[in-house]
Amino acid sequence: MIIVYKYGYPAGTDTPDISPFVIKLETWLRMSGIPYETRTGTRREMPKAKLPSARVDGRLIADSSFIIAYLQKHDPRALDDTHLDPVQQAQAEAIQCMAESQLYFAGFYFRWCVDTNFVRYRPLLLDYAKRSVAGWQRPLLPVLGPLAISLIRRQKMRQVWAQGMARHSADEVVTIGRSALQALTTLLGEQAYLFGATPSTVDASVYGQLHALVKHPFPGPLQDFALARPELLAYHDRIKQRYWPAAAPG
Ligand SMILES: N[C@@H](CCC(=O)N[C@@H](CS)C(=O)NCC(=O)O)C(=O)O
Repeated sequence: MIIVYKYGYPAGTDTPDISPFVIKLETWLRMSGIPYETRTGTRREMPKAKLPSARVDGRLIADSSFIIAYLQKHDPRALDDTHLDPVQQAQAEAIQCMAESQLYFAGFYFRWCVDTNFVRYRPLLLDYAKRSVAGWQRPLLPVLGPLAISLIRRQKMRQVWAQGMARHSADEVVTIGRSALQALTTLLGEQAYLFGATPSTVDASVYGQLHALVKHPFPGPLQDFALARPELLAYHDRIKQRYWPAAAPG
């Protein structure tokens, strides 16, 4: 059985994880019809200190795309995108890069760098800390948890500065995120999925980013822009209804 290590999300909410990449991986597994179990992951125990990671065939693999690539090679049930021709496969790669770099870091900026949003993020991070911290550290959580989260925030702000997104003004970040969302809307057109009637891996990737943008509690002009695009919302809801039916969070 495949084990996906993830952050999770407070119980009773309509989203499976705080990380768009975890949502991507789980959605792709559901698209493939590959059963899996989930565990709350501890980042420092993971090969790249990031989530998701997954245990497959006894190996711990890091990174949603490498996990997917491994399964595409070794599991006959995997959604392998062979229904896409070589040009479509190249286009899918370009769309995924746009979603996972431009759109992800625009969302990252709003979640970590905007004070009014970070106030909403803090309880979600504390919830993850409660589920992931064990042993002697657990009783210290009420005191050390908030302190650790402030330190992590500073690290994240340095990270997004080094990446480049945080060097832009908030308005410029919105412009970058909107361009990506507009491109996705145009590429989607009237289709059910990005390449027609059948989902491909890139739909799982875009769903992860889009879901985080429209469902996570970080209001702002980028979320407003996505919420005002009926085609994009219908696409989101189509994937949600098909792969995350009402009984499952997400
Ligand atoms: N390329 C990776 C990205 C995963 C990723 O960036 N995960 C973030 C959460 S959205 C993470 O765990 N960050 C922890 C850190 O940077 O310390 C993938 O596709 O899995």
